[in-house]
Amino acid sequence: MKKLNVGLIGYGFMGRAHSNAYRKVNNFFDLECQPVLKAACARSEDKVRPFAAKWGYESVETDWRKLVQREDIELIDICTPNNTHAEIATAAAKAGKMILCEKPLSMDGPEGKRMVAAVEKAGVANMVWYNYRRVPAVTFAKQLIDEGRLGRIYHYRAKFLQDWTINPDLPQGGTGLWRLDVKAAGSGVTGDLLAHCIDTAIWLNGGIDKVNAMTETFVKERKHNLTGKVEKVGIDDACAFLARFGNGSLATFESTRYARGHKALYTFEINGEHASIFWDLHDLHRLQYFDHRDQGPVRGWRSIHVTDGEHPYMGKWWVPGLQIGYEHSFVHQVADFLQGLTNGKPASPTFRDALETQYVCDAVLKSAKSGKWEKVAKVK
Ligand code: SOE
Repeated sequence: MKKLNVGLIGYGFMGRAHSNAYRKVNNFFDLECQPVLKAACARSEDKVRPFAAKWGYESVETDWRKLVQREDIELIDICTPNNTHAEIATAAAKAGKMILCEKPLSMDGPEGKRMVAAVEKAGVANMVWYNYRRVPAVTFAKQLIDEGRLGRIYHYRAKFLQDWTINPDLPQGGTGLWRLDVKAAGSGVTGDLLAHCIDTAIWLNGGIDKVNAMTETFVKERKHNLTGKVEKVGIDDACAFLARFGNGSLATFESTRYARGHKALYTFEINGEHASIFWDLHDLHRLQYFDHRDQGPVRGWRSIHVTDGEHPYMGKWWVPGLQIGYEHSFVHQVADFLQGLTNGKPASPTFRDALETQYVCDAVLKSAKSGKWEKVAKVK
């Protein structure tokens, strides 16, 4: 079994999700390669030591530059705030390391383009953690669409609703709250949540040509954790946009952190000529499917429990009927990445694939400012 030495940067929510995936992947998937948790890295030694001990990392670093230069590290996993992705990824590529980068790829399209150039020039394997593609029900949706079961696609409808920033006393910035700080995050719900919806949408339904968006920042000022001062809020708290896909279908996308009662309600519905599908993250192991070709009297929405051995990834887990959850989407992504190293077919989304999402986000934010339809730049 070939060993692959991982150096992970960041110890937050994603640091845990990725570490868990590296630890589990070889227990469930038959692969020729095994990740080794070589080093965890974060600025604060007090934070990174207990993290490393808990997840079984062999060593710690407090300077990512040192980690990137270490000869025993083969893969750098970036789980830090968005404004650090480009610098770390570029240095890691120059040092010849493989790179797995947390989503979104970058602060904006031009930065993402430079990151793509860096990894491609270095010829290093790369991937962005858009994990929802690998929820089995979502992968199954992709299979149904690719088999042509839906026929021509007319509509795509996606939402990602949360409510955790409604309290105006919630500060912005620093550990855990950098997503509210535009300097660290680049944008609000557009880059954090809609990026997921856009990635899935492009994967399922092809490229997006143009968008017309509106955004709102409901709480205009918040105390900044790093400066202690009340500062202007620069992120979008909510964003809704219309889109036209290259295949002619019409779409609506909506995301907010102000939908009281919703914690992570990511849903999408696709309506085709023959059939429709609907998926909901709160019920992630089910795919709702309606096929007009069913016999009239029994025609109706089927709620498919995506837990059968024939369903994507499910043969690797328990027995039919027993569910898996959120964390498994990360295990699947690592499995596919490792498989891609072995068979020479890079797992998606690569940095180049993820740049397309970045360009849609740029067009959305541009349109929210201009009030006009904006074209989405093409990845060349
Ligand atoms: C934000 O709350 C967040 O954690 C995102 O950053 C993740 O990407 C999303 O999957 C869940 O919500």
